Amino acid sequence: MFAETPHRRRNALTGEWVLVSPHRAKRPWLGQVERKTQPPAASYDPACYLCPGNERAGGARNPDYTSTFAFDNDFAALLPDAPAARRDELAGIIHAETERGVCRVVCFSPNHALSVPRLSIGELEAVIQTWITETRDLAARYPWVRSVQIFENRGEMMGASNPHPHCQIWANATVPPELRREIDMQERHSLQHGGSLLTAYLTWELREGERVVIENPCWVAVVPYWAVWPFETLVIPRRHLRGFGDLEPEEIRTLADIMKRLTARYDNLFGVPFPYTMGFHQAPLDGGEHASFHFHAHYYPPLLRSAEVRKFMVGYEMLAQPQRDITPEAAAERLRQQSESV
Ligand code: H2U
Ligand code: ZN
Repeated sequence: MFAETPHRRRNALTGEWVLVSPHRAKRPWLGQVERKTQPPAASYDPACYLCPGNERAGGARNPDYTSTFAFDNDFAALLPDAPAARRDELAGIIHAETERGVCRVVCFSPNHALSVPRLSIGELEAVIQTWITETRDLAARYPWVRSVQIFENRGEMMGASNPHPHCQIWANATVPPELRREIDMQERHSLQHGGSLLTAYLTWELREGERVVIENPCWVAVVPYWAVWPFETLVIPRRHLRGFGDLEPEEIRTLADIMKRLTARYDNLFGVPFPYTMGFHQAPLDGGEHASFHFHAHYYPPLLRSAEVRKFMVGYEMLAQPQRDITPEAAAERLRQQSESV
């Protein structure tokens, strides 16, 4: 029934709905675009503001770093010293509050030409270790920090300003709405049913099997039942971790493994460096226990049918709700067919 009939699926983490129209995806797959050969990028670009030794906007100079390198964003969207103020007028119709925060940039490697699928497991472990340290240090240095949002924009299509492998970290004084929705949904589930929402969901996905893309001893990547983006994935730890602070060495190594293998499959899907926004959701660092919160990563890639054909979130989706044709099950199957070599 659900394989052929238009239906909607509810996102268990946010409560939002997605319309699925499987009958429209019945036409045969036209894909198999030939692999675009990429000009080999140089490992050092004198014009890159992230390469070792180069000058950044504002005059700071990068050190000759050899592993990862983190620095305060020179164009930070949030500032740690924003004075407290609020505006509340017209019976709450007009409402604003100042927001304190810190923005960081993390270079994954000194090598300008690399990207996640081409970094070694050891190099990716260093990246994850930097995320752990950054999370801990931001919370320690700024006691008002409640949310540490780590995200990577890959590719021009997703707004990345530079191909040098890097991510951003925004740490806020308030918990952002997307994270808030996930906290509330997970808390509600734990109160009503006991246990962790994502543990229950993961057990179900492993039994069903059809949306699982890859797994290893500590992590599983699935195209979530409620995926909005065509090849969206959710990377879930088997153990109930709340954030970067809970990762054991084996979980760091295997997170590196699943990130590398998943992004290699993405790159092989249309034969191009696959654009995406990815990021981690971890429990707020507000001193609360957050026992129901289950750490995870989201990958949101925009491509639909080829390197050029992307999904647009327009029309009905802007005004009503997101919609998809290719089912999450079919997307997972296509990702399972890909090679992991890059
Ligand atoms: P994105 O590629 O995801 O935009 O991340 C790059 C960040 O680097 C971006 O937020 C910052 C931009 O503000 N940046 C610096 O901090 N210094 C620079 O010299 C240029 C860009
Ligand atoms: Zn560079």
